[in-house]
Amino acid sequence: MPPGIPVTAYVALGANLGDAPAALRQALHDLGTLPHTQLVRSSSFYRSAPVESSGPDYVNAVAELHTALGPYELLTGLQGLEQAAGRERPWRNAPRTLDLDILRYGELELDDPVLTLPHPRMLERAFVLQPLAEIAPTLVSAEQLLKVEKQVISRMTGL
Ligand code: PH2
Ligand code: MG
Ligand code: MG
Repeated sequence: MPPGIPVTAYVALGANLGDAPAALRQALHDLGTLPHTQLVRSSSFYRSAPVESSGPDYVNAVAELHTALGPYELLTGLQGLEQAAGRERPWRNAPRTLDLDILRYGELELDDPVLTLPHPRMLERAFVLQPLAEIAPTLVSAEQLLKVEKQVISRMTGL
């Protein structure tokens, strides 16, 4: 498909296997190499215990992209980056080397078996809302942040 009109999209990054900060740094670089896509900004890295998952602590971040890819093309691009990072899917919410989830694609609302937008669980998770609020404060309300305030997450420094 030819590229469309550029849209601002937000992508959540997460990893809890291997060198997670290195995987996120690599992924941030790689996002900007997707066709018709620029990395605009990215949040700090945040550490948290697995939520409905297992294994080591997760490292999470959020990136803002400008992309002329369509939403399904962007999803395919993200899955390619997960594969390149050695992602395996032995069971739901298994520990992972890299997870890239589309949080928002412009104002688009979608609900089908392949893609649901905005991301259906983003409002429940401090590890998504806090980094998103850091780079896009108008997209997250104080009320939404309050609802996840009991979830322990720490901004990583000295990386
Ligand atoms: N991702 C999940 C399930 N649980 N927990 C944390 N802390 N961070 C994640 O990115 C995460 C999770 C499914 O994608
Ligand atoms: Mg996820
Ligand atoms: Mg995912």
